[in-house]
Amino acid sequence: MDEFDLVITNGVCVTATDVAPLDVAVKDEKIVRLAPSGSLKASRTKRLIDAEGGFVTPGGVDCHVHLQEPSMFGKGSSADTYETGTRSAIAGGTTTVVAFAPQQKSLDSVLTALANTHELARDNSYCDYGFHLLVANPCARALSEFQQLASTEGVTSLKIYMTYEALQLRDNEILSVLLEARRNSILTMIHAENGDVLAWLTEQLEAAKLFAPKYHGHSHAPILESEATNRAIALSSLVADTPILLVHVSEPAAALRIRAAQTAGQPIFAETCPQYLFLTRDDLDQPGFEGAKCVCAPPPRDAEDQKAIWRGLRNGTFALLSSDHCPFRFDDAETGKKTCLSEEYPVGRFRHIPNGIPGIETRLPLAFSARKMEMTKFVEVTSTNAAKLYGLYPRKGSLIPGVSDADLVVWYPDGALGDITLTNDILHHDVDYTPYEGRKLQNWPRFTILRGRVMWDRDGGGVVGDKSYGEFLKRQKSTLNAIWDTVQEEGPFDLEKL
Ligand code: DUC
Ligand code: ZN
Repeated sequence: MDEFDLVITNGVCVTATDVAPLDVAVKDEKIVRLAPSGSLKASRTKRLIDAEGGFVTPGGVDCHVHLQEPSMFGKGSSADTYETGTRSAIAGGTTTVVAFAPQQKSLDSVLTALANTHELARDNSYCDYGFHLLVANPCARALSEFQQLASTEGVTSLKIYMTYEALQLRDNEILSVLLEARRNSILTMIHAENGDVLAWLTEQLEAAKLFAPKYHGHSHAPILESEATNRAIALSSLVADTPILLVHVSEPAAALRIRAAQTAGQPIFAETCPQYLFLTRDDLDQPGFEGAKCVCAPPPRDAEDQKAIWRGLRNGTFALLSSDHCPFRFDDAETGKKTCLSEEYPVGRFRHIPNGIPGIETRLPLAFSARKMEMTKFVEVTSTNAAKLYGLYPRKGSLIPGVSDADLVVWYPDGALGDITLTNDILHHDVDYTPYEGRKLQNWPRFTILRGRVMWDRDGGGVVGDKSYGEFLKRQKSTLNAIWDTVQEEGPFDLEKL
């Protein structure tokens, strides 16, 4: 009888706090032992992987992923299904995704939105997965369902928008969501851009006949983001410091506001994404319609802004580096970027270009290859903090024997691959481009292992796992900084204290 299902020998294990040469043993989907390097090589095991000195990290946890969503961000709908999006995730080293269950404004129930999304994902996922509720209609019925969402359904986070006609909430609606979220220990993610200012700027640009993709960047001026970020923080403080997470932060003034709130002790969390580290506004300013490939919101900013965002990642302002994978095909006039082209508008109308770019597979290789963070920081922001913030830790995001799922990435030894050129044809999404075409990378996940099963073997068949292995994850409340304990200690929202 084998002692283990899998042993990884000769690797250098990295967690959010430590780097050490250790062998890893796996049994019944869990990590069961970490032992000095080489010491488990001769164990009885069904499978032995020799990491040859490469890093072994916890599987990536990507909690900002849009899959199989209807049209909400301009014309067009998601290119990736749960199957193709999670296939891409696993090939890029991500073993857990938390995607969105969208409640549209026409629907008064969040539980129905959740049930609909379960139907799409069930038996269709190469990774483990959870859902955030995307709340577009916080009517009385929807709010009353938050309790069941968190306590029974395992959905302990939700997302709201301060922009997009199909999704935008008014400040009073935001407050109602925050209050009900607070009562149920639900973490609220906020897309902070001022939708009214965006609409006004768009009108101004169109009146001046400025329609090309690059004007998407002008219409999303940084002030939209810093103003909305400030407002979101103010609203959360009004509702007795309800924890919020500002998603996809792209510009320094917003980052500074977040840092100030954190310094003042407010439970404000923040995320950034590869597009704000690796793209700039020049990528929107390409001949013809080409810039549409990089249209996302907020848009890529300037090179100086990129530096500030890297700094924020290193200094802890941003707890997370997520993908915001929101894929639309480029050469597709039915559901993709080209839905906004017409004879009258040969370079399209930026206001109708679907907002979003693919990035679920490239997130880890890009961040790893940039070598701008310590390896421990890399693990912290791409895996551990996401698991903590979204109630999955320590099952996900770490390598704790007897506790953590055996979700692992085995990287190539330093220098073993030379330079890899990133091209769309090496990716596994259902999208016809990558915004990072032609970039040079120094590493790529060699193996991705989900609960002990090799799902991705780059040199031995590529995606080798099957699409029904991914499981739905019921999540606990957020544990990063024990924020809910603080909120609970402070007691209920008290109007007398205002
Ligand atoms: N930003 C994007 O670029 N796409 C989807 C949603 C969002 O907020
Ligand atoms: Zn968003």
